[in-house]
Amino acid sequence: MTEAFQFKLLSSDGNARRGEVLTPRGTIRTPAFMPVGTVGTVKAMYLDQVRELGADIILGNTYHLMLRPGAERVARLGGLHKFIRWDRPILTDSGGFQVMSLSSLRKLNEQGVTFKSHVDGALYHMSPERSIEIQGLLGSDIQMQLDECVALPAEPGEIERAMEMSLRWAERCKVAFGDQPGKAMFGIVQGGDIPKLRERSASALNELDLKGYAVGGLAVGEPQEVMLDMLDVTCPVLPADKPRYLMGVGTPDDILKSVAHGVDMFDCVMPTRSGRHGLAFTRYGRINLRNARHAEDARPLDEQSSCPAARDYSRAYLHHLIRSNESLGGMLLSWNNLAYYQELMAGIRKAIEEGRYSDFMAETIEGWQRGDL
Ligand code: PRF
Repeated sequence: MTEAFQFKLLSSDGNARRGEVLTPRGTIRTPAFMPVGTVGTVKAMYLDQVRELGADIILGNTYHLMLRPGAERVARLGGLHKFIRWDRPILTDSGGFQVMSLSSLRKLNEQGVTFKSHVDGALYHMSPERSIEIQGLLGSDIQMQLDECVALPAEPGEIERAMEMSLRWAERCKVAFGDQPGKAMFGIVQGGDIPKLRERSASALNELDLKGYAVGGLAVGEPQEVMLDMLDVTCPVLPADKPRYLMGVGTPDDILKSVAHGVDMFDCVMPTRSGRHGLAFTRYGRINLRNARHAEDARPLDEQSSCPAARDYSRAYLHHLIRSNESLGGMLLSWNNLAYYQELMAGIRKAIEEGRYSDFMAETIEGWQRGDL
């Protein structure tokens, strides 16, 4: 196994890329979907199941873990991998995005961000350096720079200010991270929906020669078309020999199309969160199990799936569990959804290898539209 952090581009089909991120904790096959384990658990899933479905890496959140149980405590207990019993790669988000969406009384300036914990109301300060320190205490394999993500629509001046500050924070994070051979610190492209700002952000980050690059500030209120346009101006500026990660995206349709625009890595709470709310993702599209039309439907979600949750349980039973607010309902649907997402990624990787990505994309979308009734 490799001691270094390395990206290998194996093949490409149009702008879609098939690759591998090599790390001392294991290889990440790309395009990759990273299940979200915000507080040290992929909600309603055993990590053994998550691995069995084909996940090579999971995501954790600096913001949540620093508040509870605390980064220093996790470090004393041997690090996040040991704490949660996952020995493969972990990527941690830096915290800024979560502070802005979850905490109250937040104040952001050049120094960093001050905020009140949503857990106990205590006051915290997080600088770019402290974010990297926390991610190091957690033992994360891929650490993210602290950035500021602006929700869209926003004023151009505001988008530019946040993007320029994020660039200065990227430099500070790079210094704080230093040289850690088996690990990586990714920069985050910002710039909202303004092509010139996206180009400026991507080329300035490129000059920092980081081990990977994320595209942030998208899927924050803009139409999908705008997101894809921003990928088209950003990806060509990023180096071809480094992984590209589109943060917090998305639906299966977003993922399918973003891969065609050059993205290698994704994360999203959608499969687990919407599973807990009764929504199933399948080859036939989305199925809302809360709906009364499933009350006596004896069919499974997908008889051809290799996932027991999709194959062995009737829709009527899943409907009953969800309507009764039973934990097993959320567990089975999270399992089904993560299985679907990982099957989709496996299909994407195979199609790129075989040079038939646009056909795969068209067939997959047609399957969702055809439905199963
Ligand atoms: N920055 C960070 N995390 C994020 C985002 C971002 O812009 C997004 C936007 N889709 C999701 N998660 N640090």
